[in-house]
Parts: sequence; C-alpha cells; structure tokens
Amino acid sequence: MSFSIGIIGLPNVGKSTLFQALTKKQVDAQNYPFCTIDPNVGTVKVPDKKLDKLASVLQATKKIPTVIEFVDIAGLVKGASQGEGLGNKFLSNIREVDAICQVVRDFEDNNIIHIHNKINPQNDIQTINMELILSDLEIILNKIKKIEKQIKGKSDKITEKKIAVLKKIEKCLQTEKLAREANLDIEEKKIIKDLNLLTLKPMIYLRNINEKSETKFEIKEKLGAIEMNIKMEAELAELNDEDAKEYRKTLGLQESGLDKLIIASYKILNLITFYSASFKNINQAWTIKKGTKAPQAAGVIHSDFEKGFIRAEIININKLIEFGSEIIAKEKGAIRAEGKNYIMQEGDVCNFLFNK
Ligand SMILES: Nc1nc2c(ncn2[C@@H]2O[C@H](COP(=O)(O)OP(=O)(O)OP(=O)(O)O)[C@@H](O)[C@H]2O)c(=O)[nH]1
Ligand SMILES: [Mg+2]
Repeated sequence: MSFSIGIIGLPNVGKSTLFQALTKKQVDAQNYPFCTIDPNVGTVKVPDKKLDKLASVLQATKKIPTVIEFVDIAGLVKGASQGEGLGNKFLSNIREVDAICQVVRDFEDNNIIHIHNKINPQNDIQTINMELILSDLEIILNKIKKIEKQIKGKSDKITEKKIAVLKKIEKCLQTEKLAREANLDIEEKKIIKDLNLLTLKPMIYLRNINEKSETKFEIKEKLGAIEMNIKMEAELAELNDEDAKEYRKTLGLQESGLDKLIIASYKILNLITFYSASFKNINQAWTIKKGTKAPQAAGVIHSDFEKGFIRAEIININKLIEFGSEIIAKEKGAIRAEGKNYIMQEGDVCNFLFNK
C-alpha cells in the first residue's frame, strides 16, 4: 500500500511538468490548456539518505525505498463540477487519492497561456476550491436524498446520525467552506468515509514561481504551503543526481523540489517511515500513518505478519547506525521487544516475529 497525491489546478499551470520532474516519466506537457486528458499515474521513490547507511549496517543485499504515488490530471475550470471542461470525469480521477496538491501559477510569462489572461493566484485558488466544494455538495445532497427515499420517514439511530453528519457537511459547503473546516470528529469521519469527499482531503498548495516572482500573496494554510520553480525542477530532473546537486548548490537551493513536496506530504498526511530488517536480506522502508500499532505496521508488509503477530524486535535507525552492527546492538541489549500495543515511531527498524 502506498499513499497517493493528486495534482490539481487550472489548465496550463504546470501540473504535468511537475509530474514529469517528480517521476521522470515522459508525459505530455505543452503550452495549451487541457493538454492532459487521461490521468498520468507514477510512483516516486522517497529520498532517504539513512536507508543507504542502514543497508550497509545490516549487510543487506538489496535496499528498497518507500514510494509515494502521484496522479496528474486534467486542468479544472470554473463550472467543472457541472461538466465544464473535462468536468466530473476529471474529478472522479482524484476521489481515491489520500491528499491533493494544488498547483497555483504565480509567475509571469507572456508566452505561457493563462486561461484567465491574468496572474491572480488568490483568485485561482478560489476557483479551484469552489469547484471541489460544488462537486462534494452534489454528492452530499444526492446521498441525503437517497437515504430519505430509502427510509420512507421511518428512521433509526444509525441513520439519524448519518443524516446529521451529512447535513453538518452540507451546511459547511453551502457557506463556501471546505468540508475539512466542519471539524468532524473521528466517528463522524468514519460515517462518511465511503463518499471520498475531495474537500475533506488534506491539501498542499504549491506556488509555481520563477526567479522574478514576488511573494504577492500568502497562503492561509501554512502547514501545506510550498513554493517551487517547476520549470527549473523539470530541467534539473534531466541531469544526473550529482550534476543536479551541484547545480542546485550554485543556485543556493538547499533541497530538491521532490524533497520539499515529500516533506510537505508526510507532514500533511501525518506519515512516518519505518524499516524492515533481516527479511531475505532486503532492507526496505515503509510508510505508515503516525499512531499505527506494531501489528498493523507489520500488516503493511504482509497480511500474515499481522494475523500471526507475536512481537517486534525494534531499534531506532540512528542508534543502529551508531552501533554499526546488528550483533553489537543485540549484545548491548539495545534491541527491544515490543508487543501488539506498541505505537510505531519514526525511524523504527523492525524485525517482526509471527506465527505461520
Ligand atoms: N515559464 C514557466 N513555464 C512553465 C512553468 N511550469 C510550466 N510551464 C510551461 O507551461 C506549459 C504548461 O505546462 P503543463 O505542465 O503542461 O501544464 P498543466 O497544468 O499540466 O496543463 P493541462 O494539462 O493543460 O491542464 C508548458 O509549456 C510548460 O513548459 C514554470 O514554472 N515557468
Ligand atoms: Mg497536464
């Protein structure tokens, strides 16, 4: 299971160029709106310097980084929720993703068409969010109608609760707010999980800038706001890793666009990485939600690990690298045994013991 991010935005703002820079996959990215029609899907290896060191400590013959999936879809225009542009077809392509990355153009370039002929990031965000809101509203209203028809006036406690949650979200969307702003509790979220509401998904706002872009506007949601010169990232992606690193240095850039986006994705989705060790000499990184317990983390590797979970032998990756060997770490008693209630931590290196 990997986590997935849907890339959205107005047409011609750089979504496919971003996708190409991230996945190094050749896709159509041209200077005309609606260049992308069918979605592009690709996985990206999460950059992880520690994985190399860990593999050498564990003398693993193979190392496998964890991955994140990106989905690049058609541009969204005003009225998309009502079928304008590529309309609902486009929106259905991102219903299943875990988070959304909204690309917002904030660079001047007379050669690159802007569908509104004006650079106005604030306005563009509003247009996009409004379409997501309208699309979710349609889903909510249909669901309420369907339930009311089914129960024919005779309701039970569970149905009443469901309708109450749906109406709470409806009220929020009617005031042009994202469903995320309805402050639903865990139970309420569970009730409407199957609806895959777009405005309930965490969102990263990616401001696509160039050297001349000034910070003209501020994005409200600090947690998920990043900046990137997408065109430059796409050019750097064509170089080999060493050359790209050198070039980045000369530009005074600390991290790659991919690093930035991955860090933001982990933050916004509340993710952590753990590592499996001593498993057929393969050292592999895995992504899970913060708060996941050991058996469920084991289940990400294989369902048998979860079913037959006995215990996990765990040590933090930094500690293990410091010891320099699994044997020494064991001798020093630094590898702990954790049971089924253990909550996984960032950087845990695990050996899961299970009943076959
Ligand atoms: N100057 C400049 N041009 C860019 C930048 N990002 C993308 N472009 C150009 O903008 C055009 C559109 O880019 P795409 O990546 O195809 O845009 P898109 O959002 O996928 O467009 P649709 O698929 O039509 O919705 C291409 O000609 C890109 O080279 C940027 O940061 N600066
Ligand atoms: Mg595109």
